Amino acid sequence: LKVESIPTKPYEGQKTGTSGLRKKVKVFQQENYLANWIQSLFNSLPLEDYKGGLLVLGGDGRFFNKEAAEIIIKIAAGNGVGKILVGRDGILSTPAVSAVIRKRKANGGFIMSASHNPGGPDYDWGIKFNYSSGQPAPESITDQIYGNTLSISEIKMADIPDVDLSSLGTKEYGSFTVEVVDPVSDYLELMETVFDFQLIKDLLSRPDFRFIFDAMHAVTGAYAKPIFVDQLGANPSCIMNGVPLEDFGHGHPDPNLTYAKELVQIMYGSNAPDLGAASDGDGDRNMILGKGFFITPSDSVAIIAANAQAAIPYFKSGPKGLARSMPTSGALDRVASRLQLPFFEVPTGWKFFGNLMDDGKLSICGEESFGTGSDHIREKDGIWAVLAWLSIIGEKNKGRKVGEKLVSVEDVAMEHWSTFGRNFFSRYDYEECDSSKANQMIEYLRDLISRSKPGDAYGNYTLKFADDFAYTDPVDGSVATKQGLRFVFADGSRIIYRLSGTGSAGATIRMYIEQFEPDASKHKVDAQVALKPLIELALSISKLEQFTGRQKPTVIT
Ligand code: VG1
Ligand code: CO
Repeated sequence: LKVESIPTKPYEGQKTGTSGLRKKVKVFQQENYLANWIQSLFNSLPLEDYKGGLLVLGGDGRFFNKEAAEIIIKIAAGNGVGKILVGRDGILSTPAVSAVIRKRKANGGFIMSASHNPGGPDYDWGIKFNYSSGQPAPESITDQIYGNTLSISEIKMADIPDVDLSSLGTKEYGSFTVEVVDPVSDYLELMETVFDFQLIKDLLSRPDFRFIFDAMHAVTGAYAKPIFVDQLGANPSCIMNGVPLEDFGHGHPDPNLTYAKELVQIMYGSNAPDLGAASDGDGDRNMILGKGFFITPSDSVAIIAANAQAAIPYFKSGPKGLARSMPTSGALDRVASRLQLPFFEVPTGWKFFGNLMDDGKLSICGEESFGTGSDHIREKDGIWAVLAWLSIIGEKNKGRKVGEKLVSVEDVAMEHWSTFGRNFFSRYDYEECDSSKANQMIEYLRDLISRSKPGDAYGNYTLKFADDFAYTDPVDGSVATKQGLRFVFADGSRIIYRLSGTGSAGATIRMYIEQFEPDASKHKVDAQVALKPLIELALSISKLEQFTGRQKPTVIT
């Protein structure tokens, strides 16, 4: 294998955010921009983590993935990697990469995706590295990569032709091998071990149950038909936008009430199906809807956790522990306390769950940002969440005759709330704010927090405490600071502010609002109505409009 040494110069700003390096495609198209980051990664990993080793490569099919895959393959070969497994056409969802790494005992893998950010020549691209148990690289590694991007001077690239990724099979180049694999089979095999497929099949074949899945022209398009239709017998017409496209059909592949408009219209229309679901660009997020009924992601993880043992064979001995990201509502905390399970609150982003799972402390976890998952892999998993909901609905309706009223998605939520109480939750996003103004607001709030004390009055609320969330990993002792500003009140209500770490332009302010309601007679109230006083308080505490000039959020979830 001939390896060329290519001289290069550092680029500023190659620091990874909440989930990998995300920039506009045009930024990545600059000479050696991607190559620099990939080489810096190899410069940061211990030799034994890749020399002669096995890596996985895949992505969500967005624009620039094909070019990027060839660059990554050549640099991997140039640095002495033994073999790369690539999804056909460069396709592998984020959860599938995690599953393949684990199943094939790979040293790690690359995910080419900017997740829910739009794709195409004028939009976003991204890259992320996952480690040998399938989890996103920890900050200790991503910080080193960033350090190395600032001083890089040489890229090692193997002199091999572009690899044809469109057909399955193995190609050898001296000591280096590329194997193109089916993107679905390893992942599907894993799903079959987690779920009772017969239970789901029985539900999907009922004449009185209808299901619809929106792949948003993103990566789960490649998984939906083989899993829902071919394996589980769903009607082929239940899949919307099922063909992955490089620009997601000009869409914003983010499964929420704003961006999954088409699905939302169907689910809130007359003649709505019984269960609707969607997934994002790289297949790790999910949204679950009933007939005219939205399940918040915070409730979704709590409901899955409460029903897992009964409905999902993988959890037949009960979950080991539960966890959520800090801004996610406390609905899951209530399930953990009732089931007497260990419970963890971690910073935003999936990388903090992996250690707890590896250590056997955690089974089911989630984030308010439409992320739900378990220790079957080390990423959140959109299709898994949909299968979990189908299992729960299937289990609740087992043995019901056609013509009897079925237990609906809404019934499951209402029953959950009547048992545990309801945590009303909403998130306001202010996208593409001026960065310096957003930072000024955060500084203002930090200062306010430093002067605040328990018992302070904020409108009708009494402060329990306010802080800047910090997390000490109970497994390896690593510390993450400045993970979000919290105002927690005596009645358990919370207001949280953070800046997004996944955007590619300006700053996105996220404001999270939560309030607990034990009284079942109030559980049907719309969240925006129930939370109105607290939302107004959050806007006034932060002087958000004054700092940013924004009167309205760009997205409400
Ligand atoms: C957002 C979400 C976070 C999620 C992350 C990656 O991060 O808030 O919960 O883990 O995206 O999800 P931020 O820093 O923008 O708030 V994905 O589907 O984009 O990999
Ligand atoms: Co995603």
